Amino acid sequence: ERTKGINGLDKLIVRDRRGRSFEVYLYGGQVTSWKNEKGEELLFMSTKAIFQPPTPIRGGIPVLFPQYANTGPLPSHGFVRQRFWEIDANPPPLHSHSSSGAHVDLILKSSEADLKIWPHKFIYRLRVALGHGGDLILTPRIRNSDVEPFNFTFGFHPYFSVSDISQIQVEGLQNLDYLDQQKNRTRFTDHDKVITFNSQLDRLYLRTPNTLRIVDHKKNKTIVVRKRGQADAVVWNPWDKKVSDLGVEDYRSFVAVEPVAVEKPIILKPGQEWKAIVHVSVVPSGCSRKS
Ligand code: TA6
Repeated sequence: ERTKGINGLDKLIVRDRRGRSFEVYLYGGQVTSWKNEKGEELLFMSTKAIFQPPTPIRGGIPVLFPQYANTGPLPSHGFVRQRFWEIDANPPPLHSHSSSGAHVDLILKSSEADLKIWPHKFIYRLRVALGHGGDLILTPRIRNSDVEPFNFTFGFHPYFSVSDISQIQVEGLQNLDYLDQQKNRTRFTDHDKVITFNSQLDRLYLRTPNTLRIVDHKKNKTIVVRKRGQADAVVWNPWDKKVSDLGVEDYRSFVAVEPVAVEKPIILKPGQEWKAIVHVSVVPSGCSRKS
């Protein structure tokens, strides 16, 4: 269903037969809502989010491309989160059973203005789908439609809704090296078994396992994030650090666990396409290991 969202921006609402749903704004190609069959919101949206281009929308799942954060000369996190995407009426087949449920296909092609700040023609296709059990599945496909090779860094920046930031833990990153983004990306090794939060944390973990877990003790549920094609992962909560468009107490209600490819940029030859996947499910805490 195509409708008008906040400030008249185009929004797509996708529902499956069991009443699960997600919403995507064409501005940013950004998922802004994902609900289970009970109608519970699983993503976080800032209470101060500004739905006014060219401001990026603070919440949901921003798309980061062709640069993660300020790791290069482009604006922070690249520019596609500030572009108007279109519905891809005729996407090439995906050959993925899991993302063939209720879904929408988006497309963004580099514009003349984009080529002035990043001189590489690309076609970015993004499928957002509801999988088995109401899982949310993102399948990005990026094609080099230029005549020279190019490389990029990349990611998604999901704001996951949590009951209380001080009552959750992130699992799956033990003994890994990370770059501390609060300390000029100095490299450390994480010896803690799990990550807990009691102050600002902003870490880029390198070459992580494909499955990460956010355990929410208060809600007794676990958000399982599975990723492919993105070797690294960022864990971020700003705590009381001032962040634009974020309400003062908002940090309590989300954690960002971000599948990214940063340490090793992706290299694409002319005509070549690169594909990744992010698959998120929410399960009762005791069950998370079986899935
Ligand atoms: O991925 C984490 C991060 O880069 C943080 O350093 C923090 O600044 C956050 O993303 C938000 O970035 P933004 O450009 O949306 O304000």
